[in-house]
Amino acid sequence: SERPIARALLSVSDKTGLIDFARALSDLGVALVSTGGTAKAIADAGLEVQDVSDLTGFPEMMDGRVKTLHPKVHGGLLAIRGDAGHEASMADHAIAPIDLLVVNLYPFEAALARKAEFDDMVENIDVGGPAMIRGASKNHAFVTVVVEPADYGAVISEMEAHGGATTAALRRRLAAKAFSRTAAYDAAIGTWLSGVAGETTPAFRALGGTLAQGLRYGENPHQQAAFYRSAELRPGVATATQLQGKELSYNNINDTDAAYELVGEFDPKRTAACVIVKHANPCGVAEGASLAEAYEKALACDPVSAFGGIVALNRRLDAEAARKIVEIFTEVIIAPDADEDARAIVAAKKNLRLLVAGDLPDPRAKGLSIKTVAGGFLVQSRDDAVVDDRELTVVTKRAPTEQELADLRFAFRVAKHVKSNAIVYARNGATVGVGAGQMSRVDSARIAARKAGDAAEAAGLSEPLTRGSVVASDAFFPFADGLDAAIEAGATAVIQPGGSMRDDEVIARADAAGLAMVFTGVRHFRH
Ligand code: 93A
Repeated sequence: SERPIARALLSVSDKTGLIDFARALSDLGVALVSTGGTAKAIADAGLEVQDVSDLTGFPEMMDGRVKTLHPKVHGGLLAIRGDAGHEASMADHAIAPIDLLVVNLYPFEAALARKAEFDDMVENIDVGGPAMIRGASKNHAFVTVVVEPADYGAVISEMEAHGGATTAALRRRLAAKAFSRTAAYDAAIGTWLSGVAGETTPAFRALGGTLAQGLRYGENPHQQAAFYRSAELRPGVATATQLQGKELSYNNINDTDAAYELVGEFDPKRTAACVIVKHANPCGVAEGASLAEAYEKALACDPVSAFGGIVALNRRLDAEAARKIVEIFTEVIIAPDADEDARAIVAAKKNLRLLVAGDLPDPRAKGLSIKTVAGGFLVQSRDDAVVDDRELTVVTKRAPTEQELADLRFAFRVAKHVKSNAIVYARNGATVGVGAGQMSRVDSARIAARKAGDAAEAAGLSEPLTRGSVVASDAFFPFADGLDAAIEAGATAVIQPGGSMRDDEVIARADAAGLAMVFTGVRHFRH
């Protein structure tokens, strides 16, 4: 019941496979129309082809800038077959349907890759090609669109199997591909014109989005970088407004994101909260009656690392907190908003960047997380699990006290945002030791405890803050040794996903030491 393809328009810069394809179409009885260079190639192969200027009644002009931009072409691609009005327009203006469009665009990306001169780049911006591709794709109910030689075979196979027609499924798949192609093409042009380094273009093309800012360099000075805003418009660093301070760097943006995503775990109606991040890991997180108190508690966790850190707050920045924060060197402050007094205090530090994001991130929001690997990229849904939504299972003889339970929930929410292996000690709504990014969990437990010892010493306390603390682990303890390290540090309660082959051993060890332990059933790896 599908209509056989009667007429095709071919206009290709990359002529790979063109002749074989054109011959196969010709053998299937398809009439061929084509632009200058493509028509010549087809004619040279001894096939019959109509020149597009013959069809339009206009010569190709302005160095080829105008060749297919004509109603005889676009009407033929866009007309709804069987629609009385459209059919009448076709008859009135002698427009014949075009059933198959074969286009590949001026090689803009290749010109970019060979660092062509500006004028050369401009001439490589295809206008008529994308216009035809979009028209044909919009009308894919009737028109087959092919944008790369790799798809020539599929079209011929279907035509041979279906009496010269293609299936609706193939047309739809090809149309989807065609829109992706024109989107990527325009994105490459936009990125180039904005002056952003070309090396970031392929990644951008792969992921989509709009350019927020070209960056001076990447993670290191020899790397090129740019910052894009994705279609996912969530409150966060990409959509925040920078009120003052130096231009953000690649690392600033990455760290600010880590800080703000974590502080979003704390409901501002319940508590004020503060996160301090260094190298994408929190070095202090705390809740408090006020932002100033939360900041002081967070800072106390690891004041050495906090120097030059990123500070994220879950409520509108006030003067009291601003005064405390500007006492030490800080790279960035991010909060949902900042009141006038706070803005004035921060303004005294010219370089300090102040970002207001409008809203807090929602930890339960759906979203994508993307990571590149050699030759590809990994996509996963965002880690939107929140322990408050989960039933906690007490697995030890002793259940946690109310204070322990509050701290356990707090610590596990922090652990979700710490690079694995993550161990977080917490007490009274504040982290007291964070162990991040180690290859073994027991090392993370030891490092976190040692850091708590250092902090206590620096504060002139007689014992490490881990004494009487709780501990969270982002994944289960594969052996009891990680737990032993926590017991040694003085933790009294543990929160972890559970699910190890040796859970029994780990639970027995906790019971023997009088610890309370809860399982969350959810793991928070983050790498
Ligand atoms: O300069 S254009 O934007 N103006 C047009 O009207 C037009 N129509 C097709 N470029 C246009 N094309 C492009 O010409 C096609 O997308 C294709 O890449 C190329 C094929 O030219 P030729 O057949 O002369 O080699």
